[in-house]
Amino acid sequence: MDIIYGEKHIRHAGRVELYDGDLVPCFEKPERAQLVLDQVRARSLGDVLSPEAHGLEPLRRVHSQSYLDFLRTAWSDWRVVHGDTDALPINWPVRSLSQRVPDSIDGRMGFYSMDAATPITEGTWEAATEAADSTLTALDRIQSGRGGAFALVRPPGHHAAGDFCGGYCYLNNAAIAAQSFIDQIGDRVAILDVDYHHGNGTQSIFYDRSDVFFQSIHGDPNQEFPYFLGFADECGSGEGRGLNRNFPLAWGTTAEFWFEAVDEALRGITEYQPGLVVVSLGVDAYKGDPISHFLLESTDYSRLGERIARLGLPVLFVLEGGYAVEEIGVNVVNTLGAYDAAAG
Ligand code: SP5
Ligand code: ZN
Repeated sequence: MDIIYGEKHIRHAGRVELYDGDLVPCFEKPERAQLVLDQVRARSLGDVLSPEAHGLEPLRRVHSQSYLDFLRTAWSDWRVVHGDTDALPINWPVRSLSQRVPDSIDGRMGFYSMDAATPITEGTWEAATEAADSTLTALDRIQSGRGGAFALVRPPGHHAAGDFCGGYCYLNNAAIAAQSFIDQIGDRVAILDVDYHHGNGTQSIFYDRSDVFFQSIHGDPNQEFPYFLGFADECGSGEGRGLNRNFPLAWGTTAEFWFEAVDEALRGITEYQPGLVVVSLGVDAYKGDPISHFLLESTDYSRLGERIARLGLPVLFVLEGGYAVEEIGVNVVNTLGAYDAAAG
């Protein structure tokens, strides 16, 4: 399959995140993409192509103009006040507080974010817009009849909602591609999110929509980030009723139970018969992931790719999480290689 990869992601390299009561080096770092690219090359997965610019309009279809303006200017506004450090929020407009957008950059950091683990740096806008462009380029390749495609991107996207960043995500690459497909083709899209964390951003963007069927398999939000979305009773609203499905699973979940959820989700997709499947491919359900608590083996990712291929539908794979251990490249390419082999 075609792999879309651009180098500007290197410009997004946050220094620290707040984790378990400490400021620790960011888990979401440039080395991740390099580990995946190394395996893509070592196993000759396909042609590695550069992203093409698609402009801001596809982003505006998913994110609010005020959020995009914030994201584009946040670091330079921050720098004026605080100097050359990464921008991080320190408080949020919860419940009884006003939902008015404050003038100060510190206030806006809280207003447009959900956590203190998602720093905005000098290169964040450049890297995040390139990731969106890579995902849209992967969609172009699929539409020109090239089979499946893989957007090898960072920063990831599935925690980013219409108007906030969080969970290391700034622009929702999977949602932007799904919306662009709908705008161009007018057919429906199924999104399968296998990242260890619930795809709260993607869910919220499409929650009341009948043209996108979102399903996520993830750590139970009673135990795991993002804590405030991803429960089993969130089924969609209005026209989207029945077209949102969550499979929250307990810490310690093994492949046996994880694949029960996968198979159930795949049956749902077959029934929905979308024109496109977008897979939010985080590989942090792997047993060796440094921040996660599921127990998948590397060979399980081959099984995943094979099952996705059996849908017989065009598939756009987008990289989400999976943290820097040697195996992240192996797990990603196991999925894609098995998909290619089984899709023929
Ligand atoms: C894209 C993606 O995978 N984002 C994940 C963001 C998770 N951020 C914070 C996770 C902190 C959870 N702490 C669990 C305690 C384990 N020791
Ligand atoms: Zn994740």
